[in-house]
Order: sequence, then C-alpha cells, then structure tokens
Amino acid sequence: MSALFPALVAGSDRPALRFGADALTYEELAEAAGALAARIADAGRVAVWATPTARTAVAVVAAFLADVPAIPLNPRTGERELAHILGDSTPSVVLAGPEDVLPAGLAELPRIDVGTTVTHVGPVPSALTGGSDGSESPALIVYTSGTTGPPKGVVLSQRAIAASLDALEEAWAWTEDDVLVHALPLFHVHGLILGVLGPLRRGGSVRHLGTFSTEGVARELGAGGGTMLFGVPTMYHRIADALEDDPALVRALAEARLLVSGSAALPVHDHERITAATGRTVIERYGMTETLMNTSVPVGSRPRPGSVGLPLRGVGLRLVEEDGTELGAYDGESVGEIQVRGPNLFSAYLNRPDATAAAFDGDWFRTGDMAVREPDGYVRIVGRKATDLIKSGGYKIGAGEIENALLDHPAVREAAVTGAPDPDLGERIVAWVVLADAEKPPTAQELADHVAGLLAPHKRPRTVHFLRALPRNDMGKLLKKALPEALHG
Ligand code: MCA
Ligand code: AMP
Repeated sequence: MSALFPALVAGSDRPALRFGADALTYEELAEAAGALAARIADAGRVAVWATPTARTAVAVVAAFLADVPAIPLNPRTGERELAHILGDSTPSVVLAGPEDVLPAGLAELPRIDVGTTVTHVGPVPSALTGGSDGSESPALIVYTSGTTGPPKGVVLSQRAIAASLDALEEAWAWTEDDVLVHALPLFHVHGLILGVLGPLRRGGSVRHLGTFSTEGVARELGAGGGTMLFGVPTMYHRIADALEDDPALVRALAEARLLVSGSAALPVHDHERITAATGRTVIERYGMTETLMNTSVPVGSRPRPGSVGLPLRGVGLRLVEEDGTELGAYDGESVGEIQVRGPNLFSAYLNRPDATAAAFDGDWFRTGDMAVREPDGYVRIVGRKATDLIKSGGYKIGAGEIENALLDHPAVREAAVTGAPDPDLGERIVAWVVLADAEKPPTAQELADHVAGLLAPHKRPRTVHFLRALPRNDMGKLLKKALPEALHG
C-alpha cells in the first residue's frame, strides 16, 4: 500500500490548488492540512462545510491525513435535510471557514475554523500521514438521493477512491502536468473526488472558478494554463450557447488537452455544436456516487457522441434483463440494466444494511441505469429504471423527498413530482399540487422557497401546476403519466 497523495508527502513548491486569489503549493497544502489533521486526529467523524473554496480542500485532505471520515455538507442544505444528515452521520465537529455563517442546525456542534496558511512551518507529523491507497478505512460519506425517503450516506473507502482515480489516469492519460479547470460543487463525487482529489493524487493541480461562467472557462483554460475541463452537461450546454459570440472561449476549448462531461447525458446536439465550433470532442464518462467511475470514452478515441465508452480498468460491467438473465449480445439494441463490480465500489450505505443488501445481486451492484452495448463494447445509456429519480443540472433528486416537503406546506393537500425535459438542466422538477383551500392559493415561488428551505435550492420545483385532483386508478394509486392530461381536465 502506498500513500494516497504521494505528492503531498513529498512536498514541493509545485502548485496544488487555486481558488480565486487563494493558491497553495503542495508544501503549503501539506502544512495547512497537517496542522488541521493534528487537531482532528481524535474526532470520530468530521463534517465539512463544503464551500467552493481552498478551505474545503484543506479540510478534506486533513481528514484523509488523520484517517477520519469526512462528511461534505452542501452549504445551501435546508434545515430538514441538514438535520437528517447530522443525525445519521453523527459528526463530532464541523470544519468551516472563519467567515462562514453556519445555520442553527449546526449550532450544537463544536466548530474548528480552517485556515489555508499556518504560522508554524514544519513537516506533516509522521503519525498523520494516514491515507493509503489500499485502505478500507471509510474516507468520505457522501449523501445521495433515492426514489423515496431522505438521502442515504454512501461510505467510500480510501481504496475505492484510489482505484477509481487510477483507472481514470489510464483512460485519460492524466499526469502531474495537467491543470484541471472546473466549477463543480465540492459536496459530491464529481467536484470533490474527481475534481480535487483527482489532481492531488496525480500530483497535478486544480483551478476552481468559484461559480461557473463561460468567461471563467475562457480565462483559465488553454492559454490560461488549464489543460483539462470537467463539467456537467448543463455547463457544456451553456458553453455551446456562448461559443458563437465568444472567440476567446473557442480558442480556450480548442487548446485544451481534454474536455470531460459527466453526471448526466450530454445531448448529441451539444456535442455537435462544440465540435463544429472548436474542432474538439467532449469525452463522456459514466459514474455514480456508489460506484465512483465505471466507464469512459478513452482519450484518443474517435468521436462517440451519445456513448459513455468502455468499462474502466478493474471494473466488471454486465447488462441484465428484468428476470436477472445476463445479456450477452453486443448488438447496439438489446437493453438491460447496468450492473458493475470492482475495487471502485462503495462499502455500504451508512446505517442502512437493508438498502445496502437490496442494492446488490451477489457482488454486482445494480445501478438502475438502462443501456445497450455496441458491437465494439462501447456502452450507450438509454434510460433509467426508476422514473421517480430526476437528474437536474447533474444533481440526482428523488421525487419522493420533494413530495414530502411539499406536503408539509399548510396550503398543500396532495402533491406529485415529475421530471420534464429541459434544454439547460436536462430535466426540470415539476410539481403537481392539489390545494387544501383553493380560495387561498400560495404562489409557485412560495412553494419553491419552501422546498429550498427544507431540502436544498437545487431540489426546488421550477414549475408548479395546480390541479383540482391528482389522477388515480381504481385502487387509488397515483397515475403520474396521466398528470399532463389532468391539467386540461
Ligand atoms: C434560486 N436560488 C435559491 C432559490 N432559488 N436559493 C434559495 N431559495 C430559492 N428558492 C439560488 C441558488 O442557490 C443559486 O445561487 C442561484 O439561485 C441559482 O441556483 P440554481 O437555480 O441551482 O442554478 P442553476 O442555474 O440551476 O445551476 C446550474 C449548475 C448547477 C451550475 C449547472 O446545477 C450545478 O452546479 N450542477 C452540478 C451538479 C453536480 O456536481 N453533480 C454531481 C453529482 P447562486 O447564484 O449564488 O449560486 S455526483 C454524480 O452525479 C456522479 C458521481 C457523476 O457521475 O458525476
Ligand atoms: P449520482 O447518484 O448523483 O451519483 O448520479 C449517478 C447517476 O448519474 C447515474 O446512475 C446515471 O444515471 C447518471 N450519469 C452519470 N454520468 C452519466 C453520463 N455520462 N451519461 C448518462 N448518465 C450519467
């Protein structure tokens, strides 16, 4: 077993991170994270207030060094979701920036302010170089939505993180010379594990834009020094929209070594617009919080819009029919559920042995994603098993949790939530509501704010329809497919 972040142990004046004006070399990161690691060494688990700042990176790296599991928190999490996550994961301390104002839900928890500089310069104490690439130690607990109920904590080991990042090294020829540019949130796998821990494992560097903008991408990528761009399809859609009037953005993309999209399908139209304007192809990779990365179009492959590529090194992937039979055909037509196994998989759902057992068929993890395999083995995702899971802006959102939040509003008697196609977000959350008192209707904005306050802003409905009744069958079961008709009923 070797260190998870060799470049951190070695220390150097090479750049590791840059978030706006906050930049740290490997040596500085080792010092800041090492000092913090010493303070949290005895913590059971730590919550990290995961703002898109260098402090989040320092806090997470410190947790790795101290061998303490970290729970990244969305700083916009609403009160109910935050209470659930804290109750479920029971951190003993929260790590935040000195200027961060934490919500009442975190008032009871001891707080440690994270610095990005240390006054005492010295090496990381040898007892605090935890973080080894073969360790089963839980490193991160990342919360993810299911179709019903509150989000589940996905326990990810150091081993899984190292295995997935090393498989991507091979697929993308990712080296210490790469400078990754992105603007992804740091409380999910894409932004935190791929986008921060990925460059650190390679000994390369990351530049985070703080918030996404095409101007930021144009500034940092290409001549700005960035060699790789990671984004969700919504970001590439906005890039495709901007390319026509932005020669600097065209140049930046054309000069980058690698453009990678993931977290949801990038529409073929956006692939084509980007290629037409820049001559570059965007590579798609397919992953999940529970599995980390499963497949990717390898660097150097011919353009494959609509495909998520081949299984990564070490990942077993099969397609399975409804009755459990494995599909052998690589015919580009036979559809089955993707199941995967390999060293990249999570350890368990926290406190949920039932859900963990239900997610597996032997050692195969059931992804719920439906796909075909082309004759050359490339995987094409064609849909999802559960219609109650919505992917909006690259975020996975369960319809059930939003329905429950809506039902908590005094003006709402019944509620149903669906996803509708959206050119920008992929899918948009649509709420269908029956009012308790039709004479006193709340505004759509009021209901959206209510959901944002309880859960998170990205879970708010973007469209609200008011109905006299929800369509149901004779057994009283809700018929979601009949909702659009009910609007005109
Ligand atoms: C709006 N806002 C509100 C409300 N309405 N705040 C409170 N209450 C409200 N009612 C605020 C927001 O907080 C935000 O503030 C601003 O208005 C706009 O928010 P939003 O509508 O969410 O922005 P958007 O335009 O929809 O965002 C698009 C986005 C975002 C930037 C692409 O969706 C995004 O960052 N997506 C990334 C998701 C991701 O990383 N997924 C990976 C999951 P402000 O303007 O201040 O921000 S991991 C995964 O899927 C697997 C492993 C994989 O394969 O990667
Ligand atoms: P999450 O649970 O947030 O980790 O989201 C995982 C889900 O995102 C997967 O099960 C897929 O449905 C979806 N996903 C991730 N990457 C891609 C991709 N490149 N193409 C299509 N869907 C994707």
